[in-house]
Amino acid sequence: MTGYKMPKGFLWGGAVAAHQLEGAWDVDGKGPSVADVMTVGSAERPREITDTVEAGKNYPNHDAIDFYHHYKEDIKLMAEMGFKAFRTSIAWTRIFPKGDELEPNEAGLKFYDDLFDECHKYGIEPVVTLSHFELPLHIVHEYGGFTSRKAIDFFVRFAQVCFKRYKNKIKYWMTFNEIDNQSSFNNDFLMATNSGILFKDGMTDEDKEAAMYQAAHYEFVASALAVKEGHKINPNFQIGTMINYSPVRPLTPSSDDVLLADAFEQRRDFFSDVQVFGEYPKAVGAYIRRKGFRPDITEEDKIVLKEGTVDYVGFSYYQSTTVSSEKVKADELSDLAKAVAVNPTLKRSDWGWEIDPEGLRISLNHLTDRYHLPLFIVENGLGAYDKVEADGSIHDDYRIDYLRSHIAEMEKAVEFDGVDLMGYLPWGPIDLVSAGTGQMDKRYGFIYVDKNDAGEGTLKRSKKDSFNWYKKVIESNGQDL
Ligand code: P53
Repeated sequence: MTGYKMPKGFLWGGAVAAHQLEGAWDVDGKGPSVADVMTVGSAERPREITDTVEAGKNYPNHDAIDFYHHYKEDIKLMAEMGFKAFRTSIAWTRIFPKGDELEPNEAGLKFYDDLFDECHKYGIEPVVTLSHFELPLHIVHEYGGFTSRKAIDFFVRFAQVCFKRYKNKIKYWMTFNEIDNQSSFNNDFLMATNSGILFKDGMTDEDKEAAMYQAAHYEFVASALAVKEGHKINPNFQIGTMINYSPVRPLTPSSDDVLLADAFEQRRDFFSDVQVFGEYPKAVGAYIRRKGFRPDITEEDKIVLKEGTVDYVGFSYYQSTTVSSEKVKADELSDLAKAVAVNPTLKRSDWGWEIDPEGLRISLNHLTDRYHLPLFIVENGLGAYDKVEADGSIHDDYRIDYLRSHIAEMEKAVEFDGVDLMGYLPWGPIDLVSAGTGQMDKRYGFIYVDKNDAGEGTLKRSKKDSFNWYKKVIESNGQDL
């Protein structure tokens, strides 16, 4: 298939997060993060979040694919595919093991120095997420995560240390990964990963939603302060928001469905709206007041939000969302899950994620129209089971099909719609631990890692068919699909 060439300097590459691949969870002074108390789950069974690390339970992030000790070999393979950029996160607990210390852990800082140097050796630009589902467990237990205003200081200190240390090695940053996931405020997993909130028994949906708006606000302030400080440390830094974007489709053309789709979209866009515009959007402001939530928002906070707006919009795209007003109308919308309907025109992955390549083009247009900022696709991909043949080969044509169709739509958005796009970083170029389920067998990689859900395997890396396909795509700057 022939595609369109992307602009010069387009950042082709891939994206990962520290806790999902590094392993070495207690090595060189690293403290436990919230990801370290999450057990393995499956497509049907959610991950359990335990209080402490309990004997006899499988915590897949503890060892993951041991990137901590294999990164040279892994970066070399990514360089062989022609990567221009590699997105990873800095595990907060390597730098501040408990999160509230005043002095950072030098061994943790050194690891990322070495990793970033290794990337630059091959001309790969590292792209960094500061907080990717890895809050220090101590902050979760002692402070209630981001329900505490104190978490702002802890995050900003962490951000400043990273900005100063890596100011000549990193240009592209993101503050909080998929900050909008918590719009699903009654999802225990998403609240723990986004904001370090563990709900107590007996809390109502209203309590949870109020907690979410408070935590989100403190994150907005923390992010804005980080943007301000970052620009002082290096004016060339590009610091973005990072959202899990999913364009919303009304199930039918009825006004009820369309109004519901708008309300749903407003509730989700809220997070990037605040980070891009530096103020609360009208619709969500009105909603918070009407519900009687009273988040602590000071006049000083409002100034900070205005001063610390982001430079670009980074987003993940996996699927679109279709809504139906059958169970809930726009004016009653609170639990977003109640609005979600199955789109009968789309196929689904083995984990039930709808596959909608055109949705990516729709996303690029929507975000461009709304924000007038450069966009950066920092995640996209298909989680799938792979089969290793007797000779060791892996024929992942389903993954190639998925990526090809999404890249084709992305290229149309640049070619026909004039979208200003910085790059394309598909998720998990090397197999890693799934965030949602903790599985290894939900695979995204071009590079296979021999390890299964039970944690067994040699950790040996090998190339799937998609490896050479993606290499060709990059070599041709997107023309040869
Ligand atoms: P996994 C939920 C919904 C959409 C994206 O997800 C999500 C999540 C959290 O599971 O996460 C992002 O591994 C996230 C990555 C994650 C990736 O999507 O559940 O930024 O950490 O691995 C894929 O298949």
